[in-house]
Amino acid sequence: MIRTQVTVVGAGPAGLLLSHLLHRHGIESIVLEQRSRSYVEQRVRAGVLEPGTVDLLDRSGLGGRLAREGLIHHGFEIRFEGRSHRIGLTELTGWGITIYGQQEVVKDLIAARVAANGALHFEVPDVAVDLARDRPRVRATIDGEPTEIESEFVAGCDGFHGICREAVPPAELRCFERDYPLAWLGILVSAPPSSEELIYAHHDRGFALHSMRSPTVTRLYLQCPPDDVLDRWPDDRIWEELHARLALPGWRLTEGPILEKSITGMRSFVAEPMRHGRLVLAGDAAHIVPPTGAKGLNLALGDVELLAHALAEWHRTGSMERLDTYSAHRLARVWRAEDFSYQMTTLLHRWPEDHGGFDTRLQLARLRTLAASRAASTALAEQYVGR
Ligand code: FAS
Ligand code: PHB
Repeated sequence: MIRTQVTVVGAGPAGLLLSHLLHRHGIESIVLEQRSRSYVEQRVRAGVLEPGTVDLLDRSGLGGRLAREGLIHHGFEIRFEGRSHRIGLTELTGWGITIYGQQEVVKDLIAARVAANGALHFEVPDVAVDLARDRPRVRATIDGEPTEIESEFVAGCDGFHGICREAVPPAELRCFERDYPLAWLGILVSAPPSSEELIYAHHDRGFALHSMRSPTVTRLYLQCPPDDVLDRWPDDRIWEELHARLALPGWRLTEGPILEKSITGMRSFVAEPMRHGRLVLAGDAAHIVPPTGAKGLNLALGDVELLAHALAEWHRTGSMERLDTYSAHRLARVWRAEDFSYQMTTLLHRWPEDHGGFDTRLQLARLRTLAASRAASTALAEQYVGR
């Protein structure tokens, strides 16, 4: 039997940052992760950090490597109908974004937990949450030992496919969901980026995105059917599609060895409320956005910033006030990000059933408006930087 203050399930960015912030507030926590440390540190996911997220990591003592290696971008490009329109983020909002891979954030967080001698357990295969008592219990096999953990709170940071949300009685949870008839094939390439900024491309062969991880590593995505498999995507077909969809006169996409390939489905999902008694959900365990708006990681870290403050207030004063308002506060932000991510996804992807018809005409009209209207570009830029 272990007794602690907060049991955190999941060592993704949400769980690790929560444990780190709790430690800074003098609150004890234990983190249980089903996968290995190397798997969690190598998993390729997000790449865009909002200025608010960079500020949060910096204020949390995690800004060192990010400041040295993060790439600051003052805008991004949208390509459609063989033309290009730049969204000048800094010019339009005063804020830019930072490109810094999610796995780098995770490595920085794990290093900080290890340096603080934090209780962080990987390869814990069988976490089970029991909410029946007034103090939640978690059972798991830790380092081969069947273990029971009693704590004041359980933080469900175990992602969309985790077990914590499932522990909430169905009658107490309302889920909102939207699936999309599309997916992203993502590749990591050992080649210098072909542009200094991100490129979102609307094309009648489907969406494509040029992003990066460093001056020597490019990250590229292209739209594919939701049930597609990697076997159907030999390297030359991937490059042929990327060249076609990102094409612009006078611009060339630099190829290189493909280091990683993956296909990710597209979904919008929100579970309400994000708190159920002594179980609190954060990040992808409570909400999913399609990656087109680059919001997932930023939302997850925003959740745990507020949750850490709420738990610190309870720890200091016994007041549950902030914990009582945590869900409503975050859901307001989550739904705004859901809306923006939905807008970006429906604006930039080829709709399978549309065959270049009504929806495509609407998309092109919205894209032309974006290119012609400073106000429309500013509205998009404000949501993209999260301000
Ligand atoms: P995570 O899913 O990252 O972490 C949950 C952790 O819990 C995992 O380590 C998992 O192994 C563990 N876990 C699950 N079940 C468990 C159990 N039963 N017991 C113990 N541990 C368990 N977001 C952006 O902001 N910008 C982007 O550019 C972007 N691109 C993306 C690209 C892809 C391909 C994908 C898939 C996502 C992308 N996202 C992006 C969204 C992504 O970054 C998520 O929002 C982010 O990982 C959420 O972090 P967590 O909530 O910590 O969940
Ligand atoms: C990425 O770099 O992985 C990335 C960038 C922007 C997005 C999604 C993913 O909208």
